[in-house]
Amino acid sequence: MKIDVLTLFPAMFAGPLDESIIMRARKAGLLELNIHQLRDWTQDRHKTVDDRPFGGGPGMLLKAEPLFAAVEGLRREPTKVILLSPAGRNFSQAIARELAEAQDLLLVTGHYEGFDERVRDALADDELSIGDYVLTNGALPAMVVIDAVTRLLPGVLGDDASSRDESFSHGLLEYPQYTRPAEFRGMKVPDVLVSGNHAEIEKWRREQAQLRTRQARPDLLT
Ligand code: 4FV
Repeated sequence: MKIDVLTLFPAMFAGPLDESIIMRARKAGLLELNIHQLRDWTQDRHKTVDDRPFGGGPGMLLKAEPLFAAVEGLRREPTKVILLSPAGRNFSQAIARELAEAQDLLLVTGHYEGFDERVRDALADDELSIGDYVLTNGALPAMVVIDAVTRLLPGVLGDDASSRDESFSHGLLEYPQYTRPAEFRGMKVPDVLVSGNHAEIEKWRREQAQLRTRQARPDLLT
């Protein structure tokens, strides 16, 4: 998969995407990641990317021209252009799985008060929000999407099975898990998990996933 990111803060991407699973995916050629400075698509010597909103109001908006020039410069036939903004559909594991099927994503990150509406109307194929809160810019949301999608790419996780049986994969939270020691400070691992009876273990895990979801995220059950 190829992911291009348009941002005013390329340096924010250094670090989180240069480690562990994501870096291994990049080195293995499973993910090609390109971070682009939006100002490189400005024409004026001040590299202007923002301006005041028509009709007044606080703050500044990202101008249409640099964004159209950048997206039209980077977009290929299969490219899916995705805006990151609080007005987007709520990003989820289901959407991550959907995007992991794509070949080519172009993530357009926001800043200031947001985008000129014509960017949304005429440029974006999709719009995603990582949650109902307001961030200083769209760089972290873009990294969240890149991380969640990359780990679902075939061959990225050691054994793809691990992404099949995790939280949200069946619309449920994950069942409790334990590793050695079997007893720690008087806290014992449930007997069923050390019983070797796999049918009983599966049954217990299903019940626990249901129970935990009913307690912590009943909204997932509706
Ligand atoms: C955001 C979110 C987000 C809004 C103002 C950037 C900021 C500034 N993006 N999910 N929540 N964006 O808060 O995606 O433009």
